Amino acid sequence: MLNLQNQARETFNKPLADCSNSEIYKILLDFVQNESQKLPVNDSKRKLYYVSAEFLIGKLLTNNLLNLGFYDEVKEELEKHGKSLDEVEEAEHEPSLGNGGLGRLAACFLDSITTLGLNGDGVGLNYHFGLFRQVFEENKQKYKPDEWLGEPTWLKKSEISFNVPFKSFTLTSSLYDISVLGYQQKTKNRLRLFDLESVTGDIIHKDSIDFDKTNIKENLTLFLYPDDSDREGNLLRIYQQYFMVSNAAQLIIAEAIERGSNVKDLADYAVIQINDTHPTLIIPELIRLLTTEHDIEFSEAVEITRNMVAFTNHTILSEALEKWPLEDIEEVTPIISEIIEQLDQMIKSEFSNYPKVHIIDDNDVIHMARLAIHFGFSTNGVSELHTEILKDIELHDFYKIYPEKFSNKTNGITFRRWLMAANPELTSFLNQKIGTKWHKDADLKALLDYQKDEETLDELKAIKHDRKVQLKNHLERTKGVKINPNSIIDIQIKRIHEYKRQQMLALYIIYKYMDIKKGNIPATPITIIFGGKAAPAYTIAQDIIHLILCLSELIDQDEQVNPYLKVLFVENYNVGEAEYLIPAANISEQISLASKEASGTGNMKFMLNGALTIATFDGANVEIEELVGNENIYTFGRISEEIVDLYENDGYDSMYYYKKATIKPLVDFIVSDPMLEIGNKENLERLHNDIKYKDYFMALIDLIEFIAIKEKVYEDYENEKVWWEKSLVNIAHAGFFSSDRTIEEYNHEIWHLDN
Ligand code: TH1
Repeated sequence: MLNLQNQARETFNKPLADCSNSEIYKILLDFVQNESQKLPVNDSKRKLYYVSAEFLIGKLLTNNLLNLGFYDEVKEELEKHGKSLDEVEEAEHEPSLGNGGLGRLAACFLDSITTLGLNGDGVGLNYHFGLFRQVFEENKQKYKPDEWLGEPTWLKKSEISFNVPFKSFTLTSSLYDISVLGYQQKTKNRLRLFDLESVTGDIIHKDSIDFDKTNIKENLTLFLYPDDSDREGNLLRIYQQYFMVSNAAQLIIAEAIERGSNVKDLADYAVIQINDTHPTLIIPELIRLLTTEHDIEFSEAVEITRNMVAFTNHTILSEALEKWPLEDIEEVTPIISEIIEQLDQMIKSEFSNYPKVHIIDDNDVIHMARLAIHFGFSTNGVSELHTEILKDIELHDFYKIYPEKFSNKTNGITFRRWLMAANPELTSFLNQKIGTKWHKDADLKALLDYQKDEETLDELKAIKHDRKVQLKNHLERTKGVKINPNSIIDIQIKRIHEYKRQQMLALYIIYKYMDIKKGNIPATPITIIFGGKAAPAYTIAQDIIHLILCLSELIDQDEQVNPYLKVLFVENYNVGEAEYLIPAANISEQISLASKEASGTGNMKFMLNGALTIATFDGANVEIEELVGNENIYTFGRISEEIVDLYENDGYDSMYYYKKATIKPLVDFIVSDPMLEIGNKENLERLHNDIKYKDYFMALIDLIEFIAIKEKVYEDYENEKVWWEKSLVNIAHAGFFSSDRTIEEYNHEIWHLDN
């Protein structure tokens, strides 16, 4: 077993109590690496490869301790010596190998796959600087490279390496592994990240995230989603994608042969789940490898590949559906573009009358999702509503051709991270009330026995208060900002995007600010917290951040309002921040324009931690409502049929809503004198114009209903018995959203792995 005191003396020649948090982190990292080294990797015949451009794994120390069964012991031992595991964990720098829900989903899936004892690895890229580190200057988002690769790290370099042939040069990869441990599991899996040794941060221009986009050998794995607003950026993304999938395909074939495959039976040995379209080039790449290196006929190679690849669609937003000009693929890898043209010919001759299912369109643009649907055996959506929209509207022609390929797999979250590690207080409460069976089988419904038990509801309330105090301390310690732990904590954390409608919440804040100035004082003070990054090329999203930061400053300065209302935008929101924010939340903002949020997974994390949801009828919100019942969730807004109809018939006119007497002053406040004094005219005017004249994602259509429901929620908060009962009911029904359930569905219906 672990003796931290001895370890401290051995490594740092001093008692544990004198070690810094970074030193203790180092001791624990080595310990966990050692323990996980002892576990054998899964090696059953059939194996899953989850190929993804993103893995938002978060910090690993606490989770690995928990999964190995050392969490309680280490926590106590540290406390005995005056140390706290939370503070030690602040010495760990989390990799930003993802941007949002899609990458975090991949990380939750790896946890569940391993916990269920299934043989499955994640495959992706080892970006040196990940996405970017967000800093705020002059109320604006600025970009810094996110240095996560310093020592110490969880990565272990392997001996494995492949050659990836591009048009004008060949690159040789290196493979780095991170062990993936399951909860109380005796076997492990791995996250396998490919990299290129010649890549160097030296080519990044000082104090920016800019670099020479044409220098592939030195830039290939520097950043996740390099700016693609010019052709060089586009090409770089294709270089990255092809590098990722060529390595993945070579790894998959090599490992299958090692496990006994003769390559013709490859599909019995390996199943590949591609996370959205970013890894779609694995289809032509497998065909290339099978035909050129394994002597297999083209048509047979196509069939083998088709039997291996399954595709998950995560969005219907047209700007996120990848389309690459044929000539760009040709520029990067002509062999692959030729194979895609052959596949396209097959489709065009079979479905000549359905142009919407052709892989290459009349403008010589390749539709990656179409390639994935035709040449994979499975296509799934990520919530009931999203899958219905795919089948009925977005992918209707494909659904008519291949109804058997389509299925729904409602997303999930791992309870090990989002409950046991993030909220140990709520965890021990649950253990006391309903036992510990839920650690492996996530059913929490037994908690409903306590629905009317006042003592239990008081405990729940006390836990939430404790978590608010922890959030307050954390924010003070790490960011130097103050919040009131006695206020209602109301949170919207997610990527900044117009469809997620952070701007609608900002308009509510303006409403509330004006209302308080009129003398309508909230019974309990309110803290509204935002977190999230905006894509560097997305101008309106930057403007939304600017608006919120300016509002935050305005309110902070206003002594008439600041005792009752605080707006905070947490800088550089990431997994680690989420682990503090979510347990402290009373209110979860899930207010996307109906039909646009494929699922959402933050919504599930908040529910599990006892927050009440303000929700539109979108993504998995619909399923939350089905589970908890209409009286335990605050739903509002137009439903997806109405929204889809408005888009189809060009039926939305923002001006119509803007002119309404309750709305106009709120929108115009964006460019009012006090705002222009704090903020930047150009940004605020651009956003004001956009909302007034365009409002493509219809923030105004639901605004009046949104204001009403928010007022209702704050009012209900005052009725404690009712509030905490609703909170309990939400927790009790969250079991469905365990990613263990999601993975069991993937396995029974798509992967068919043995366990
Ligand atoms: C997200 C979806 O927006 C979200 O609703 C869903 O819960 C999550 O995926 C997991 O399924 C997506 N993230 C991305 C990122 C990129 C492209 C498409 C999507 S969809 C880069």
